Amino acid sequence: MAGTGTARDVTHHILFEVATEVANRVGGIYSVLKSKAQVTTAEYGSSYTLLGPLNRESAAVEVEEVEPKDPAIVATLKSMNERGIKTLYGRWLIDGAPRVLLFDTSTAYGYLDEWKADLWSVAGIPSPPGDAETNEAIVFGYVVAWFLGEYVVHEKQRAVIAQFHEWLAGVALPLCKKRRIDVTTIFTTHATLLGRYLCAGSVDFYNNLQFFDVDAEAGKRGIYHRYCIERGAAHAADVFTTVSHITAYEAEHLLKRKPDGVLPNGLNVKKFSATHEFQNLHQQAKIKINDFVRGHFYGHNDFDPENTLYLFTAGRYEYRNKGVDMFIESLARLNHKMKSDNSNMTVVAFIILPAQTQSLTVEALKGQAVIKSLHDTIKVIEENVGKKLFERSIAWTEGQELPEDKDLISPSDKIMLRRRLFAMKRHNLPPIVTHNMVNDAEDPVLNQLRRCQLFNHPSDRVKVVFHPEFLNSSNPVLPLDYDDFVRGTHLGVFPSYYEPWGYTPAECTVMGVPSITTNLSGFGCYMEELIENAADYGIYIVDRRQKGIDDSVNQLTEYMFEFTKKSKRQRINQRNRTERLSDLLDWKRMGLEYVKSRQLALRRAYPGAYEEDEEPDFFGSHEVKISRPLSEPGSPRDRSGMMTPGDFASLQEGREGLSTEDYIAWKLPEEEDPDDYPFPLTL
Ligand code: G6P
Ligand code: 1S3
Repeated sequence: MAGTGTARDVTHHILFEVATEVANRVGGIYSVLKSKAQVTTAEYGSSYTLLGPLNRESAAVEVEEVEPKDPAIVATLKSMNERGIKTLYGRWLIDGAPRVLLFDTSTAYGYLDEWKADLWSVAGIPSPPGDAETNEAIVFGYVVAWFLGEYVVHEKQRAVIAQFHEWLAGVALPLCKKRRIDVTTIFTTHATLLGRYLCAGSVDFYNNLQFFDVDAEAGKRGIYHRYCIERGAAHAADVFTTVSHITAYEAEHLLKRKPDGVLPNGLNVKKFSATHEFQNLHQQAKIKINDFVRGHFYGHNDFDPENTLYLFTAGRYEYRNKGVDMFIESLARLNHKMKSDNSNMTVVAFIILPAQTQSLTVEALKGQAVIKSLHDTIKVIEENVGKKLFERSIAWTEGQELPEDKDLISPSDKIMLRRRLFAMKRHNLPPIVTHNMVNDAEDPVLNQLRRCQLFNHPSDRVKVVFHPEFLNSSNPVLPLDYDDFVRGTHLGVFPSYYEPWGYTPAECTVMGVPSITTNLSGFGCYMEELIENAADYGIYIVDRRQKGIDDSVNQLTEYMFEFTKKSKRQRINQRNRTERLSDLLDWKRMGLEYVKSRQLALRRAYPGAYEEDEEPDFFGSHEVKISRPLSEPGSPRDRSGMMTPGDFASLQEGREGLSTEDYIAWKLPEEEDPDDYPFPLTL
């Protein structure tokens, strides 16, 4: 895309990363940018800026405004501001504190019609009226292209890389190409529009990927114009990447360009100085979940918290794509199995998916209130008993009887206690949902729970709690932030059908919580490739490629059933192993694929800046090892020694000085003896 070939300094290049979720939490891309910020700012310092649309509400808490210092940014913003475009430049208040430049797109809507016409004439991309999301993507894309175009006029020395995430930020890509803006570009897609739509329906997606008539399918779903933006972005970029092999395979067929590489998602892994610290955190968070459960199940607390396991699923409410349908069906089968097996364990399964709600239910609030007043009353009684016991003990003289405990509780305390116990009587079953839903009768989760008769009956060994709102510590019913909640659970269950990467099981892993994923998720495939006997390490992978749906449900049920049979010691042991996989998911390791993609972008745009005449074999020597959704899984590999995400991805190292040795030689931790723990087990 860059015109000159040699003119710019590629060594000291500048990086812009463009996305709609910069300092604006919407979904997975926010997690990518936020968690990656530390490694990227460590590499680039002030040469790194994230570009996004301004969401004032979110920026008010996430961004601290500062004056830009880069003269090219100052000059460009001055010119844009003079023409009415408002911007906010500042530091994103997260680890790494990267610089962000947020454009107030509302100040650019005056140009919308002109830009829509231009998009059609330069890129053949239509934009029908009435699609606010697409209009926003167009305005943002044009503003970004405007910024980049002026920036490279002011910054003449250094090469500029612009990396764009997802179609919503993709409109600028064809513009950069058509206008021959002297930047090199990367487009990273985190899903495909058509893939998401097709999977959410009832098509056999992976068996038919090659055969879809993409234009017709997009047209049928009313997303043809959006699809054009996505496809245009993929084709206009110097380097095209995605987050996993399974999505690379999908993108090749649906967007008609084979990705140059796979950039898997990492996490900002925080290591504790003492290995058992995360186990203590589990215990502390579990106690808080216990408190919630006691309240929610008041009057039915006939199960022992010590023999209770907390399972959960969480994510955006994509019922089929995130495998919530399969989770509920498997819970029903698990319930049946545990009953038949006379299991002494109880499973409480949480479903945390934000949906439209009106408020918390009275029942949910009452549950916490009755337990709180019981707790308060018992505290008062405890104090009264203590006081009485103390007074009688003081007055005790030799030869007297010891104070009688039956007299210690006063009649009025007994009445108070009796009142609290009566308040806990209930004639209904503990509710399966914590909120009043806007669409109760049509809600897919509620309907599936009803169909499977998971009603929290005392005889059920599997209880369910649907919490249709994201968690936060100021919630009056379940007062925990998501991370703390996850730590307190025993198993995360994410049986996704469509999941380009899947942060939820990855987050569980770094917190030392075992999880279930599938071989249709990027994360699941990544772990399956990397680890033999992944289940031993707390990564259970349900086969949703080669098994029929019923067999997959049975496999998921079996994984959960086996989990309920583990002893506490085995659970602790497994958590230790899970947590040790964290390094595999650390951006310090994963970020190397981003480095490679940027090197390729520079070489493609400025071949003259490199000694070799030919582009080095960044991607080519192995075929892109696309996951093979329909073939037999390969035989277990010897994964000891060298392993980088790119070794089974497509990116090859090619940058001078960037060699295999730069990557972490990673080995699975040795099998440890449960008796050798560095901390006491409270069994
Ligand atoms: C952690 C704590 C232990 C606790 C255990 C409970 O390991 O350090 O003190 O006993 O968690 O494990 P469980 O799987 O029963 O929640
Ligand atoms: C996408 O978000 P989603 O939940 O719509 O991007 C995420 C970040 O790359 C990825 O983890 C997820 O699988 C995708 O589906």
